[in-house]
Amino acid sequence: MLVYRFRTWVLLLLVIFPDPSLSHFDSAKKKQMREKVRKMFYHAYENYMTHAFPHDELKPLSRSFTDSLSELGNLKLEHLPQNYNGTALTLIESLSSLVILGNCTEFERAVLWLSENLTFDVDARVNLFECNIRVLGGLVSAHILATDSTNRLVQGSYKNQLLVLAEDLGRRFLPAFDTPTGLPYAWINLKYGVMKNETTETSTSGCGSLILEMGALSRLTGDPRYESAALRALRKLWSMRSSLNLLGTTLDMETGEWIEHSSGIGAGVDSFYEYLFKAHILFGKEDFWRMFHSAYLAVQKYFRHGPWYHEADMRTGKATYWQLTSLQAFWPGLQATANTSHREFVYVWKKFGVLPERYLLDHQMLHPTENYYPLRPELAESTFYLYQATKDPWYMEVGETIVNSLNSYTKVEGGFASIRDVTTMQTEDHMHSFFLAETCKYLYLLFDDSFLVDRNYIFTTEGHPLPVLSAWQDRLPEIYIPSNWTYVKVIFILPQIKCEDQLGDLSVLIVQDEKQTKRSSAMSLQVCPALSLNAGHGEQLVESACHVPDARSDHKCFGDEECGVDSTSCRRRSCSMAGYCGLWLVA
Ligand code: DMJ
Repeated sequence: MLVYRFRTWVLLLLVIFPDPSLSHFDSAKKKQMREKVRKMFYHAYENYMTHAFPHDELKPLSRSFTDSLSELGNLKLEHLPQNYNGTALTLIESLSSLVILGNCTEFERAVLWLSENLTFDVDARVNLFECNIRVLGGLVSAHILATDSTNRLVQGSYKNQLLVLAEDLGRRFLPAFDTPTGLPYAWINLKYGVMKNETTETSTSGCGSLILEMGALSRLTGDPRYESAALRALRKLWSMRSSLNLLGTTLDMETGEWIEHSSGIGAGVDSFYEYLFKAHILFGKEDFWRMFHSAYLAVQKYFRHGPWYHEADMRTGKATYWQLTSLQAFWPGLQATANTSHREFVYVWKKFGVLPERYLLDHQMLHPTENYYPLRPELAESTFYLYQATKDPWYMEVGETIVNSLNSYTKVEGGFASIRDVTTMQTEDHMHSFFLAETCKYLYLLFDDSFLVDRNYIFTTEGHPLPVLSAWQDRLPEIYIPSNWTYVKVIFILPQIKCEDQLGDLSVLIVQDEKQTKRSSAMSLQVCPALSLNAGHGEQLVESACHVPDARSDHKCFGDEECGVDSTSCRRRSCSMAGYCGLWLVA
């Protein structure tokens, strides 16, 4: 179905967009731009490594550092704990970019350093959402890249250390989800868990954009707890939508009540929509698509006004604020179909030189109300996606504008500095880690997408690539298979039967050779193991060895953990949005 939709989009786009051959963007120009972006990346990276590493982020004006993973998400990073000395956040965020730039030597050096030195046993209160997208996502993605034979690591000494670190971090996240609603706390102390009197206020993105990273962690480790926790939170959040299929921006995770009923597609909500769509692509679950589809239609119906998206009250659908945020610039990339919205953002970028964080649209006049620009990637991201979808060289020209502005206004000797005020271009002493994880990455990929040739990736909201439909989702490395997992003990089946075959012919001969017995996951093998039972009367019964019944006889459920394993396909059943266990996974 997705292929069909994609084809329709492509056809539409061919009609809408002009002839690519009319541009000045020939291959020499593309190469020149790629090299310009490469220089930007290394200017930022090397300054971080010299002046800030192993702390979290670079302060490019004072050439010092900030340990900002702690308290990241609070606008003013003023209560940084004394005993926390950083977790090399910017290095973790740079890992996948290094691979995309083809620098496997530096990638390997970084992986080895992190393997030997990184610890999450630190007294730091972190924002779950931020830590998930930046650190967990960075590690999981880098682990996949490190085990991909095409990125051959020179010393060949990678032994899943990044996955071990990711799993350690994932375990530290779990107490945040141990709540009456299943909605997670927004903040957690990495060493001590949820702090006493912790705030119960959180955001829609905070609860609804954890599934890619935590799902990937579960698939890689074979430990379902991470995916279950993220999915339970997402389901609960979705159940809180209004009859118009709209959600608010902030909520109380303990009571499950909305705090801020007004919402849009920007700050506090953005990645929720993004993750519904991307989770569908990554995990193939139709549920995600259905949720995304209803949510998307509601956004188009209640928030959209021409090319702009304002905010509206989730209960009435009535417009609330005509304010626009720079974070919204990711939306055209998510749509990758309509370029009108993208053109408006480009217009704003050109008007100010960069995108102001928030601005009001009043009688078609733009008034910035929050004047800073922290080197955000969203416009570059959308530009990259739209170029990929259309191959219209106009997007490369936009990319060139972005690169030139970044070099003119934000480049300083010690790296790239955020802009404090877009009306004066006064700089700010902070280089966010997403500048290396996303801004530079998307600009580089715009001019050189060789990393993507013959590969199929989804980029997380922080720009970390996760492969789609690849073996890693099914293959659970033996060392990571938890002992209570459902195994097929007998896998030497002659002939190896498909589940459907077994249904048709129960008398299939099954030979078990104890010496050759090997542990493996039934789900990954997609075979239907069976046990021969002696039913007496000389009768031989064949029963599935993998069958695990659902927790309730009426098959109702609140989470996947209450669903068993299907007896005929040996596939784990999952809990649908309607709350029933079944084989909802679409192959
Ligand atoms: C990034 O951390 C992610 O893109 C997130 O989804 C939104 N904000 C920043 C970049 O602006």
